[in-house]
Amino acid sequence: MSFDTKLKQKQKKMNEIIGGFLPKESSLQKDILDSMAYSITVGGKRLRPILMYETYQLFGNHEKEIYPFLAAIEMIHSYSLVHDDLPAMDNDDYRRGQLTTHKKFGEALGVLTGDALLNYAFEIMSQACLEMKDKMYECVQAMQYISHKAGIYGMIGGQVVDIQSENKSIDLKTLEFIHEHKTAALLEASMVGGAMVGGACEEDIKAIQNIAYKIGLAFQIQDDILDVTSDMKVLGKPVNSDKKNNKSTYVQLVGIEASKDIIKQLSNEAIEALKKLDDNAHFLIEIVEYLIYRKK
Ligand code: GRG
Repeated sequence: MSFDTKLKQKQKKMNEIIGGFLPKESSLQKDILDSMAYSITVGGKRLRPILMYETYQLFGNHEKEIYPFLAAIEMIHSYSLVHDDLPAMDNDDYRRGQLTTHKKFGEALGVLTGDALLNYAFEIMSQACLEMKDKMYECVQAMQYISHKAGIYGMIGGQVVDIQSENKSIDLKTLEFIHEHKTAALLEASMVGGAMVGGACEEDIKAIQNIAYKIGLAFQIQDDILDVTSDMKVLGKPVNSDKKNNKSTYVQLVGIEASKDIIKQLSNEAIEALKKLDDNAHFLIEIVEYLIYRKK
């Protein structure tokens, strides 16, 4: 079976699982339920739940126990996109080729939808912890790690520095901080969370964290490259519209060729470490290659 077919199958599976965890039926709160469902179901590659699922598979063998965490990580990712698109942040009208949540449902509901998705993610995970009594420690450990990486020591921390760096020239160290926290942290949360719920030992958790960090950083550098190359395709010249010309990127600081070299080095290291960790990580390795060399 080709990688594309396998990926489509996994995405379909993730969509079914995530859909099953969305809140349902409340006539009085119909709009927020609709906007939560809209924000999650309109597009999206489902990379974080797929990475979490595949990492879980290296250690665990009761796959249903990871399902609530798959839904939760995608809800956290979706909340971050909904809030990132708000007028107070990036002020975007479109995401994934569709109207952004606040453009479709209004700004107040946009704020509340992000809040609701984040809150609901923790409701789902904590409920799972209560239900999985024989694995309560592992589930709480995963939930704690995910909160840490989504919060001020992770994604929110990166977003704050990103916003404060707008329209300023920043050095590579600051840009790395932004990439590591804004983007890599949630990929680390996905893979490490999967390993924890799967029951991985401390040494393997450390190895997964290191792998996820490299994948996360390479993923964001590729995003910076795509930002420039897609603009070049559309406009015939390298303007950086998605980053709104006011945000620094790897491409600006080190150039496109050096950025590509860094991606290659990070991904090779991640793949070698995955091979060392497990002989059966084939699909995970294919995903790493796909993420890093993706075109959108
Ligand atoms: C608002 C707390 C808060 C954080 C926002 C995620 C984020 C931080 C900003 C979005 C802008 C951006 C370019 C972030 C870098 C990470 C990234 C490339 C996100 C997009 O992830 P994909 O490609 O998205 O997995 P899909 O649409 O496939 O789900």
